[in-house]
Amino acid sequence: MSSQNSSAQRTLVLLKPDAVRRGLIGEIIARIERKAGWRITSLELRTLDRSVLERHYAEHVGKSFYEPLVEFMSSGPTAAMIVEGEEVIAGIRALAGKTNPLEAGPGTIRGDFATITRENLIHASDSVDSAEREIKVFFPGRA
Ligand code: FUP
Repeated sequence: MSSQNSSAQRTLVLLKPDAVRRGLIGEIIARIERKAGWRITSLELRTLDRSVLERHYAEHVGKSFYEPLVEFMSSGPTAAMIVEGEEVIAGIRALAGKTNPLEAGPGTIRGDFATITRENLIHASDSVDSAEREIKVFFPGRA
């Protein structure tokens, strides 16, 4: 039995415009909520603008896929949320599956529902540092 909750974490999750358009946010949120002990502590539907996306995807600015990515990510509402719980950072990345949905395993969100890399339904922070940085971008009041 674990005597402390030192692996409790929080992470930033985005259900991208394709997830909202296709009516998949309920399905994806259900997968997250079914994990014992994980809970959504902030949730907001909003259309992202270029400046937020530039901060969020700072590491990708200038890459060949950046402009089409921004076009897509600003094409409709995104569901932004903070999820908290045990090992939630790696855990949600595992639920999401690989970036390219054709390489994502069956049973993962991307593997089950997506086919192209740009429209891969979900973003989830990849480390404690990224999570804190991204939470500041989307939920400054929770930073
Ligand atoms: P991930 O951590 O799985 O969200 O993936 P990355 O940070 O590497 O990429 C962020 C987003 O950029 C992806 F979700 C989709 C988009 N992308 C492309 O469109 N083409 C690429 O070759 C790589 C990423």
